[in-house]
This record gives sequence, structure tokens and C-alpha cells, in this order.
Amino acid sequence: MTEVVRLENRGEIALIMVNNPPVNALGQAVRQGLLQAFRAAEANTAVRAVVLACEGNTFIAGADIKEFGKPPQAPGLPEVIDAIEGCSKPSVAVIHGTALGGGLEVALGCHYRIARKDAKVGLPEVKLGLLPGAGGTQRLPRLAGVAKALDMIVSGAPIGAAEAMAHNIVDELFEGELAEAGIGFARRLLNADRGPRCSGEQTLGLEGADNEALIRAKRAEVAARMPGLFSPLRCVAAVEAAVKLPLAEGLKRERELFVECLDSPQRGALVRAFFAERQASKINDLPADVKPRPVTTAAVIGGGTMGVGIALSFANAGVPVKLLEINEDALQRGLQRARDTYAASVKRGSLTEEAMEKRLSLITGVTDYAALADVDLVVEAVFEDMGVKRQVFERLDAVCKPGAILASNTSSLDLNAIAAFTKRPQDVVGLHFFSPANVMRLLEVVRGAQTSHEVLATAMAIGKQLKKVSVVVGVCDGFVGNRMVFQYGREAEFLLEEGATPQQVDGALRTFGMAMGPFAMRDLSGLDIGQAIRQRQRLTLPAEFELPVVSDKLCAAGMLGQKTGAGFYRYEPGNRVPQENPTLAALLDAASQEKGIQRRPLDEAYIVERTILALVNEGARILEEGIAQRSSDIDVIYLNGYGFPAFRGGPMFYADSLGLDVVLGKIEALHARCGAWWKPAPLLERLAAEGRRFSDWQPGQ
Ligand code: T1G
Repeated sequence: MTEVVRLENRGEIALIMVNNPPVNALGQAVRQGLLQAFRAAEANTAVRAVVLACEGNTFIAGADIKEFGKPPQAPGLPEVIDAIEGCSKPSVAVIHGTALGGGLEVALGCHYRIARKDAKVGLPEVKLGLLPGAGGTQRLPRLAGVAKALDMIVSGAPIGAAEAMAHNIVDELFEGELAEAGIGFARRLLNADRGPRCSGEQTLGLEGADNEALIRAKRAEVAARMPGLFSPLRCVAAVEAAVKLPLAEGLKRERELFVECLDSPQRGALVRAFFAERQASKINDLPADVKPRPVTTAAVIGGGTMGVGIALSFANAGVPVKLLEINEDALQRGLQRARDTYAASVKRGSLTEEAMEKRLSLITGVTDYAALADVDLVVEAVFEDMGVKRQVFERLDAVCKPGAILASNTSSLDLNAIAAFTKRPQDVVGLHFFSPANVMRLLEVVRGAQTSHEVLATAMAIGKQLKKVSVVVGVCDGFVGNRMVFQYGREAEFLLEEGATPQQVDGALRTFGMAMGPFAMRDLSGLDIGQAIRQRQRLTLPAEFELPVVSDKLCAAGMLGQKTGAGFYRYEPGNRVPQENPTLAALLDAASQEKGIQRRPLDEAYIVERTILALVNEGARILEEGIAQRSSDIDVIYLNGYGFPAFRGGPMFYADSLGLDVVLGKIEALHARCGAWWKPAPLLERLAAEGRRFSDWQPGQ
């Protein structure tokens, strides 16, 4: 065996335990150990059955993702699973935690499976740009049926143990100790004289449905809903092979398709995104011994859209939260908004009435600051005005207990100035949620100049508790996400003055993979927000930094986007689908004439270059100023808060994939053509000259 796989004989039953923290990933030593252990059990005549279980929090959670892209090391996982399935003695996989990817495939190679009631099983490979490459696409349909297999493999979403049992993936549920449950089940198999049962030989799942139709429908669904993604269609093709081919040939076809996915650039981007999200939780200069403060009660100031969304986030995480508004009427509106939000989830079936009431019971409405004296954390979510922020933070400073953390949800104001309103700047931090705060996973944790290590660690811990993807950012106008999106939106608007329409710009960026085009996004958030920022910037911007005029003209005409029924697009009452705004063409002509621009058709590549490279250039400045710790943090922000396509890895990863010399060349050409905004960031120039990538760069280099 190896140090990560242990074999012990419990009478006539061989117990194989995997112990490869933190998630029992199937690294080479685990594969080697499993192969040796099953061969030893096979050879031992005293052994009549085999039980496979894992130490730690979970059954095997998949292949070792860190191995992808490196030369394969024997034994391969398919070889290990063949040995398991081919064992002449019945084997039982004991599942707890999350049996994912190769972990579930190992379990499917075992002859029987039992699962702890709170366990989950899944095949999330598609989220990494892959497909199950060790028999999952062939064995799962044979057990669970083609429809269920297609859903699980194409979505990558795990299912609970009970659902797995309902679909023949798991034979029995258990509670309590793993090895005992497995050995007990194995003994009952032997007593009932039940031997090996190979999943690969099951046919029940392939019968009784029009599998061809199911596959056609899923293929059409993937083509419509996941344009641009490489692996989902290959997932469908692999399941189709299970329907059409015997197991051995199906496994070969699966392996071919798996290698196609492994070699695709999308796998590289998606795997990097997986690790980038986990890397973002690490703070470079935070001493290892810093412990977060306990947060058992919270409060939110402001019952508007953001404030209620934040309060819901705490309630969803089981944290009691007080919602403070300035008067009873405003408070009741806020509490009603909370109830309505949950009621919509109940109506959709994604929340039970009971869960809704339980969560609502965690939200207490108050109007008196004195009620906040005992809370551990307060998040201010009031109007974006420094005068209002000052009033709130002075009150909080006077009322809240020593050690309470005072957080601001400000999206662009100076957190250091806000901290200065208090006598405890070390306890002030920014928690920038994204609307809707109870849905969006991204949380920018804004580190003030005086924010203490402990408060920063606590902010990251509360972000994880709220199931957010937390990224530490520094203090500047717009932090990271909004600072970059301002450049992106401005360039998109300049394109309207040069000759494009909103439909063309949004269409080009949707084709690139953005979840939403910039103009549909701005109509959603409201054009007046950008107008306020532009007005503030006009006071300080040097003359050579001109601004576009189209959205100002729309604001002047009262067209602020969805909330007024028209902006860059027109909206029918109660309908959010963007339609052409018939008054826009004249307005675009006026804007172009005002700028002395002869309108001309623009191609998609130019539209993508003008907008995406604007993100990259600003991201390089953000890195150099130390506002973000690493380029992958910027990418995590864009993947989780701005709809950047995960299969492209994020703006900085995308630039690295183009090559920074190529990116610099394009930005220099735009600088010559479009002026001051396009001055290449010095870091970009340096890295390009040195032949390096953003992902190679560390602060201070
Ligand atoms: N390989 C390597 N490292 C992994 C890993 C994996 N599969 N899963 C997690 N880690 C690391 C992670 O980087 C982090 O490291 C630590 O473990 C804790 O992770 C052949 C080809 C299991 C639900 O996609 O979904 O099998 O930051 O913070 O919140 O067909 O990890 O501590 O240094 O996420 O408790 C398929 C991916 C692989 C599962 C646990 N499997 N992992 O969540 O902890 S492809 C997956 C997860 C495959 C086969 C194919 C989650 C989790 P560090 P964490 P968590």
C-alpha cells in the first residue's frame, strides 16, 4: 500500500481506507495504493469481501486537479477502476461528504455503494472544462438512466444521497461510523450470498426511455444555453456512446472525448479559475497566527435593496441580524421587501415555507441605534453620500461595543475617510456586496489603511460563512471591479459615437462570452449612477481625458434605463427584454456630429478589443498600485461579479493567453488612435518587455 491508502483485514472482510487530506483527491499515490490494495484483497483467499472508505471530511472528491496538464503518471484511474470492478469479491464503497468526479467513478467501479444520509454525489468535471474520464459517462447511465446521467454530467451539479438512492446510484443510506456501516453491509451481502455486481454490466438504466430523443434534446439545450463552451457537447456525445456502444468501446470513446477536453484551452482557464477562487482567500501579509473574531450577531443599516439583500445573506447563513431603518415606515417597507424576496423563492420551489419563516425569524427590525450595542458586526448600506455615511458611522462608533466591526458597503467612496469618522479606524473595513446581495457570490473586502489584521481575517471569515467569494481589495475610486468596469463602459460608449449601435456592441460581447452586454447592464443598473460618477470625474479629469456624451444625452431626455422604460434600449411595461429605442439613432447622430466623428461600421473584433483590453490595461494599473494582491484576484472578481466568461479565465488570464507583447501592441495602437485613456500601463510594458505574464507577477517585483 502507500502512505495514503491503508489495508486491514477485519476477519473475512478487507477494509481499505484512503487518507489523503484535504479531500482524498486521487493523486498518483492514491491510485497506486488503491490498485495494490484491491490486488492484495483479490489474492488473499481469506478475504471474501472488500470495503472502501475514506478518512477525513469526505469520500474521494475527484482526480487531483493539480495534476492536469502534467505528464500522466501510472496507474491511470481507468486502470484502477477496472481492477476494482474486475475483483472477484464483492466490494462496497462507503460514501460520506462529497463523492465527486473520479471519486464517484471509483464508487461506481465498486459493486455496491452505501452513503451517509447527508452525503452528496456528483460529476462536476464539466465545470473544469472536462467530462468524467474514468467511466462515469458509461456507468452512470446504466444505473441511473440516460436522463439523470445527462442532467448530472452536463450540469455538474451534485445530488443528495436520498436522490442518488432513488436513481440506483446508491444502494442504502446509513448514519454513524463509516467502517462499521460498510462492514455490516458487506456481511449482509455474504450472508445473502450476493457476489460482485458490475455497474458496467447493468442495462436497466438504458431501457424504457427514448434515449435518442433525450440525447437530441440535451444537445439542443446545450447549444442554446451554453454557446461557446467546449466540453458540454462532448459530455452529451460520451453519454450517447453509452447508449450505442458496448462498455469497452464506450469507455474508449469516453477517453477520446476526455482527451479532447483536456487539451482544450477552456480546461486550462476553468481549472485556473477553480484554484484562483481558493487563492483569493489567502492574504499575502496576514500572519498565520491571526484569528478572526467570532461573529454571532450582525446588523445592517439601511433597508433599501442592498441593505435587505445583505440582511438576507446573513439570515441565509443562520446569523441573527438586526435591520435598522430611520423610521417605522421605512423599516416596514424593508421587512416587507425581505418577506417578498423569500416568498418569490418559495413560489419558485427553491425554498420551503418553513425555511422562509425560520430565516425571517432571524431578521429583527429596529429603528433605534441603541439596539445595536451588542452586535459583533455592522454593515452600513445607506445612500452613497459622505455626509450620510458620517452620521451613521459617528452613531455606530458611539453605540457599538468595543471590538465590534464597522463595515461599509460603499461601492466607490473613500473607506479611509469613512474610518476617520470613528475613533476605531482599525475596526473599520469595506464589505462591498454586489446586487442582488443575497444572490451574487462576489464580495470585495476593502482593506483600509488602518484596518487591523484581525478585522481583515474576520471579514474574510464572515464572507466564507455567507458563502461569498471574498477578494481583498485596496482603497481607490471603484476599488477593483467598478474601477475597471468604468473603463470598459466608457470605451463601449465611445464605440456608439464612432458608429456602432448598442445591439452591435452587446452582441459582440455576448459572443465573446459576457453574460450581459454593457448597455443592457447599464440599463439594468440605471444610467443616473454613471452620470453621477462622470460629473464627479469631470471636476478633476485633465482636459485630454474626454468623456462620451451619449448617456448624458439619454439622462437629459429622462431615459435612465429599465426604471424609466427606456435608456440605450426601450422596455415594454413589465418586460425586461431590451427592444430597439427608436429615439436613439438621432441621438447617436447628434453625439457623433458633436464630436466631429464620421460614423462607420465597426467589426466585432474591434468592439471586443476596445472594451476587453480597457479592462486589462486598468487591471495592470490596479496590480501595480497594490489595489489587488494578484492578477488571479482580479479575474475572480470579474468571473463572479461581472459576468466575464469563466472559460476565458478572466480579463488578466485572457491577456496572458493572448501574450502581453500582443496586448501591448494593440494598446499602443489604441493609444495612438484614441488618445490619453489608452496610455499603456507601465506594468504591462515591463512584463511584455520581459516576456512574462500577469500571473507570474508578485507585489514588489
Ligand atoms: N484536486 C486537488 N485539490 C483539490 C481538489 C481536487 N480535486 N478539490 C479540492 N482541492 C483543494 C482546494 O484547492 C483547497 O486547497 C482544498 O482542497 C480545500 O478545497 C477523472 C477528471 C470537494 C466540495 O471538481 O468542489 O475527477 O486552498 O476550499 O469548500 O473524471 O473542494 O487548501 O490549498 O474547495 O470544503 C472533479 C473540486 C475533479 C471537486 C470541498 N472534482 N473540489 O469544498 O474546500 S476532475 C472536483 C470541490 C475529475 C475524473 C475527473 C471542493 C469540495 P487549499 P475547498 P471545501
